[in-house]
Amino acid sequence: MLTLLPMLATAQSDNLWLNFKTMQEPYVFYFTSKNATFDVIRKELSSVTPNLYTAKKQEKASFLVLDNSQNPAIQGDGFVINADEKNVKIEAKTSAGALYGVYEFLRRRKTGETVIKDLVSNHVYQIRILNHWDNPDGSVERGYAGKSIWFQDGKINFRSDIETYARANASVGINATVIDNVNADPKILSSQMLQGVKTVADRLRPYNIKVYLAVNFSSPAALGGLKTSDPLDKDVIDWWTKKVKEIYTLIPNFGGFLVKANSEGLPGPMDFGRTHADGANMLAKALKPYGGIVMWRAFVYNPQGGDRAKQAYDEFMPLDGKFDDNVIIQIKNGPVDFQPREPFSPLFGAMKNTQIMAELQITQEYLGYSDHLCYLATMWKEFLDYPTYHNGKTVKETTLNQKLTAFSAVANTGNMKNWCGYVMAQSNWYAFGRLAWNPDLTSQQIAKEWINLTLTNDEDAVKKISNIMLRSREAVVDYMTPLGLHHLMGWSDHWGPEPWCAIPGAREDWMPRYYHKAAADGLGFNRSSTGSNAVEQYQEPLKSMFDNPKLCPKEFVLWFHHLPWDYTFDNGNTLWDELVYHYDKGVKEVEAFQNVWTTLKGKVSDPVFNEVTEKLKVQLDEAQWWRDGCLLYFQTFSKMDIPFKTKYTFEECKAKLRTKSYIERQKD
Ligand code: GCW
Repeated sequence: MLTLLPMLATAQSDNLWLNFKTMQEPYVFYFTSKNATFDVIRKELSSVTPNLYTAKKQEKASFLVLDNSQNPAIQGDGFVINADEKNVKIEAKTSAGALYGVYEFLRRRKTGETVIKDLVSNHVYQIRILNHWDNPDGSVERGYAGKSIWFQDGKINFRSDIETYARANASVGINATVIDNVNADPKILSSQMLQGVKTVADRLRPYNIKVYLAVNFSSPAALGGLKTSDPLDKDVIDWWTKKVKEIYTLIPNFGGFLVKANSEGLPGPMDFGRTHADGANMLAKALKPYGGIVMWRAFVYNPQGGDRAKQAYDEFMPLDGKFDDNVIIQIKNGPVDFQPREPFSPLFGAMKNTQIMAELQITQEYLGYSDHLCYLATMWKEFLDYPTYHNGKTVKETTLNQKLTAFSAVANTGNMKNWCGYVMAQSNWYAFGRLAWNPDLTSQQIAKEWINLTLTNDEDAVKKISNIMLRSREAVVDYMTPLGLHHLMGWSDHWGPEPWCAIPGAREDWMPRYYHKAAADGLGFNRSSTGSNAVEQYQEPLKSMFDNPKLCPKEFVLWFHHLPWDYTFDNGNTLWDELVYHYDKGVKEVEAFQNVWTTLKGKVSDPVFNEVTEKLKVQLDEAQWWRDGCLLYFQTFSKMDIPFKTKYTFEECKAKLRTKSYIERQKD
């Protein structure tokens, strides 16, 4: 018995946030429909009810799940719940809505809420989609939870417990998934592979999850053997038209394509003298008859000189208004690349006649992998709620007033038992789904829900854990890239600090020095009107605010300005003082998290307690390494004092990075 307990507890977090509570009430159930989605509903309810008694007539039942509601408050796959100990009514207009309502009910029951009155819940974004960067060979680009959950050895071979994935997504309303990497292998569209993709789509359909594919723009040539992949070529258009027909014959509810084109060496329409709009619209026309869409990425990153942060705007703004109505431009939250903190991409709000959507990153490529506790809802809320000053809209609002609306994020799943490589990383998948359903939820509320569902209901423990989560992202920013610094991480595998990195022959704008510009005269990238003038891409008054170091929010000051080491802030601190303060504050935060965590023994399961304890040790060590590596390197230019003893010497910091890559460590 004793040995069994920890195993049971482990299984709990392997089950993600799906640990619902048994209901003792003698409910009699009534379901309006019989279909695959209602089979899921029955299964979920059976697992929390000793006996699932059903009635033939609605009047005889006390627990109703309806998908034929006339309630005018319900939109799309939304739902209304009314419940007490005696009667439960979950009503929706679609089976998917009924499923979402059941999950909401189970979630609330888990936290002890038995009386629910007229709870109306409608989704804000229509498409709530995960982007998996999984490759057919089974590897996962920027994945820190093991191998692919979809592919193995060039073929589809999904996790045997893929139902848990489907349930987890449906429970937060995620209704779409791109199963392959945006660095797309043309063979994803081979007939053999599509047969496999069909099996995935069939498994996910009952959960209202549509499958999409990331496609390689040169598939007609690379896979189809055509001479070209020029989007205006008749044979190319024909090839795509036939391919799309083949897909829809297999997968009638196929969602569409996600495309990374003319970025980081991938092919695209510009290889043939065409534009992003030519490329996107050609694919959109092939998909249109079936209701499919194209998500075309704005993450363009090509060597062209100049300021990389300006490129997406420069390339896409001239195309505003030129995209078909089943195209949506997928824009990363920041103008560079999923850094711990970036200002929002200036395309939000500026593209007024084009449908746009945000792309976030759940996988912690630049935020400590699945080793650092870093709750991302706070970062995403900061982004969504930022005022763009375009027609008075926040970033979120700029993505809503259009025919198609969508919200996406790069997944953090893998084939490790616990899906995400760290129980705390599961919270970010959960948070993404909840925000896609309702971006007005607070980070705090989402954290509380997730803790209740996954870790504990103990009030004091919930408070403490939630407090750690809410502070965690700022801590990571502080010990990695405070004050607007960015891209200081290790070469290629993006692990650890390497602001000194210089790889002979490598592209200049892949090198940290390009971004931080540390020199005897100071630190930071001058993107003001006296520099690259990236500030110009923002709407007034942001433009003037970002342009002036005195007005620029301190958290972005080195993003927009190159400042002398003795530059003085309003609080009397020099730039150097502030840097030292923030780097050290980040480390102190992790120490504080550790101190709080030790008080939680017995309040969460032992395996969770031990896992977080171990990971926090790694996080503290890496935070110290980041702090020391960055400060000791910057000190070679500033020649100013570090007012405490570092844990590592500069030489040790460099050596630590080169000892072993993260991927190698994972194999141990
Ligand atoms: O963040 C960078 C990553 C690449 C990724 C690329 C992208 C899929 O380092 O691994 O490629 O962005 O978003 O396309």
